[in-house]
Amino acid sequence: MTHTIEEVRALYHRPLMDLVYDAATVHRANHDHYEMQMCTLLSIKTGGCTEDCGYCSQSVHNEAELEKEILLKTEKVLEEARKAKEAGSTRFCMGAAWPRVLEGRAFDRVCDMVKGVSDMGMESCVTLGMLTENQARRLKEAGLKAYNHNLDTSEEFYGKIITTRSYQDRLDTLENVAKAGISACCGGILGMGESEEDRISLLHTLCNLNPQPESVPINMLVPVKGTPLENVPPLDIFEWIRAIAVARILMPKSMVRLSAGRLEISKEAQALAFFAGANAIFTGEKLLTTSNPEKDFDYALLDALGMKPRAPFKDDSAERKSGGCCKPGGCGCQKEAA
Ligand code: SAM
Ligand code: DTB
Ligand code: SF4
Repeated sequence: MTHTIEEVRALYHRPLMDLVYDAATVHRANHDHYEMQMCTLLSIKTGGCTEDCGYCSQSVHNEAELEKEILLKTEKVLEEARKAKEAGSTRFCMGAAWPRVLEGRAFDRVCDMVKGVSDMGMESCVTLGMLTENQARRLKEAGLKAYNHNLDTSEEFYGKIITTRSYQDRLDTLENVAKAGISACCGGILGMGESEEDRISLLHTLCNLNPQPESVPINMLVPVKGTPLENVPPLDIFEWIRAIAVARILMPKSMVRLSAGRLEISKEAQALAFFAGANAIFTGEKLLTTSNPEKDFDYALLDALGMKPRAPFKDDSAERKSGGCCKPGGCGCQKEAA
């Protein structure tokens, strides 16, 4: 189903309480709202990236303080994946500061990492920059579940943040990922100084991707010192909630993933985001290069809200609530259908 920009704009401008209420209803009709997917991120190659993304600590064009690291050894990565699994994560995402994948020994090693993580019974995800169709196929053969490649912002605002890679380049990579039968993890960053209309445009592009992304990461800008965006004023938290609610309504089946920026967001705001349909988080004290809430904080929050971590490879179609609850479409009561 195609959504027009007018439709997305109208949704975005609804009274927040109505928007959140409707998003929660859509969420409960399509997912188990008690569940939170716990994911862990690992930077497998850090820094020295030739793209000029204005927010990024890893770009050679920026002056962020950073410990660079060449591609990690497979054993080291699998050891980290094992630890993440023991800590309760069911999805392991590996990020490399590469502008694009180049075939050769480094890529062969990443394929080994993907295979190792998948063999462990965890969902594997990588983010390696631009990707050809053939490379996507090789990752699929290695057992890759998802490829993370974000649109980051609206097409209109994009040129203010990145000049070395075009919006179309990103869409082409997403198409290559889809052709290989890999799920796309595709979202953006809020709080980079974009307008409301830019957020609407980003959501409009995301929801009209075909197929819709399996996972939609909503990053809040982490203003890294030494990057051009270090002094951008923080975004009002209700704009973040609004975008999450709109994403949930427009992409009912997707996992809406709270990504960067959670460390600065109150537990109450995160709880409202969960209510509005966010159902995946990154756990562990580090994202790629920036900090994240500690594991204890996340588990305590889930516990306080009566929520629980989700199992890996859970079949979404089997968990649909329609018929499993007293109301058609589901109200979340867990009673038998009448
Ligand atoms: N190099 C690969 C690429 O960009 O395609 C993968 C790694 S990159 C770090 C993954 C995503 O992290 C970016 O697309 C961006 O959305 C997000 N990200 C990076 N730095 C961030 C920051 N400071 N604040 C919020 N999100 C950020
Ligand atoms: C995504 O959208 N967010 C994650 C994941 N995909 C790879 C990365 C967030 C990175 C935040 C900045 C950092 O830690 O360097
Ligand atoms: Fe950072 Fe990825 Fe951009 Fe490179 S391509 S500068 S790693 S966000």
